[in-house]
Amino acid sequence: MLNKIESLLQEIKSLKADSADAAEQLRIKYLSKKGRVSLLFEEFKTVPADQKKAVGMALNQLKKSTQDVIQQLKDTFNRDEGANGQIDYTLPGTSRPIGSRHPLAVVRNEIVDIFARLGFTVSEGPEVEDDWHVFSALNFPPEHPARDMQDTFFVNKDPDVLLRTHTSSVQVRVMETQQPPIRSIFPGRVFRNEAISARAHCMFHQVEGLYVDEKVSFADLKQTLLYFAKEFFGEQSEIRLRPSYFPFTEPSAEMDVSCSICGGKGCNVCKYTGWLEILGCGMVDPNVLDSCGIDSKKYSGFAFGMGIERIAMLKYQIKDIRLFFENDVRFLEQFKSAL
Ligand code: 2U9
Repeated sequence: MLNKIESLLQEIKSLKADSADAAEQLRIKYLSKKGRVSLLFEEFKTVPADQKKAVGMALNQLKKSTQDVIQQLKDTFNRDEGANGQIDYTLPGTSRPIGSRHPLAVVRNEIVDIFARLGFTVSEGPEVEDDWHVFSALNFPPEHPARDMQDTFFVNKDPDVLLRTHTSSVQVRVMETQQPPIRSIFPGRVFRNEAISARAHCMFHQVEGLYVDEKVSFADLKQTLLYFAKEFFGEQSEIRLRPSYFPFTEPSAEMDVSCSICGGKGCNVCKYTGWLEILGCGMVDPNVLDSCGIDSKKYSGFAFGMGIERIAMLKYQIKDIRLFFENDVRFLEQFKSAL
């Protein structure tokens, strides 16, 4: 019986058909109720009990192979055969859907590209961090609320192992291992223990930047960020800086860009102010430079940070941050981009 199955299998594997009709005839010959494969299934009843397992498996395999071979023959004709039996090259090809880049990747790439034109390199680092690189080296006081479990995800307490709340930890790592001039940007995913809503999520993405060298000034910071705003939001963009506070920069500022939707006249995107808040920035605090092994008497630096989701929501007028993480194809396929 096994020999019969094997020789029928060889016969079937070498089957050819020159039309869809011929392929259908082959199906009838082998797979119909009185077909040759089906007849072997009839014969299965007479197989001795101790051989039933092996023969049964071989028979099932034979049936599956026969179905595959005949389907393949049929497919060839269904696809290619025109009315006169020739291959019809005018038929549309089989369309293969291609994916599109995630909108956050599109925006990140655009930001990276703009700073790359100013000579910034890209640096990345770990998402699971320690207290030193996320808080202590960045001048966070011991009782700062960000160190609390309410605000930060801890993997372990004492020694502290935690998910980074900003990519500033990568700046610390770069400064610990390199001497100025340092001119780099730091894109990456960060985590904060926040209730999820349309405006906030417990993970999001940042791009931060750092420039450390001799005589780096606040004027360098302003001009660099003005260039970025004009490249990203359009040549007509203006910026304004408002004083702010961060533990790691002094002085610190928040930067607004003139609303690119209404041109600064006032609309519901900019809440009728004409301005959109897009990033925080400042001169790196000398304590932070010293903590990272850089002589703050010789060198100065500026730094900035922005949330990619926020920038993408402004650019594309997306009203709910959760859309970025749901991976609904109807949302994702709206963002086709070269970058
Ligand atoms: C080092 C020194 C200074 C990075 C900076 C900001 C200001 C800032 C926020 C924007 C929106 C975080 O994503 S957000 O919530 N960031 O406002 N970030 S200055 O300053 C640094 C970083 C590293 C060593």
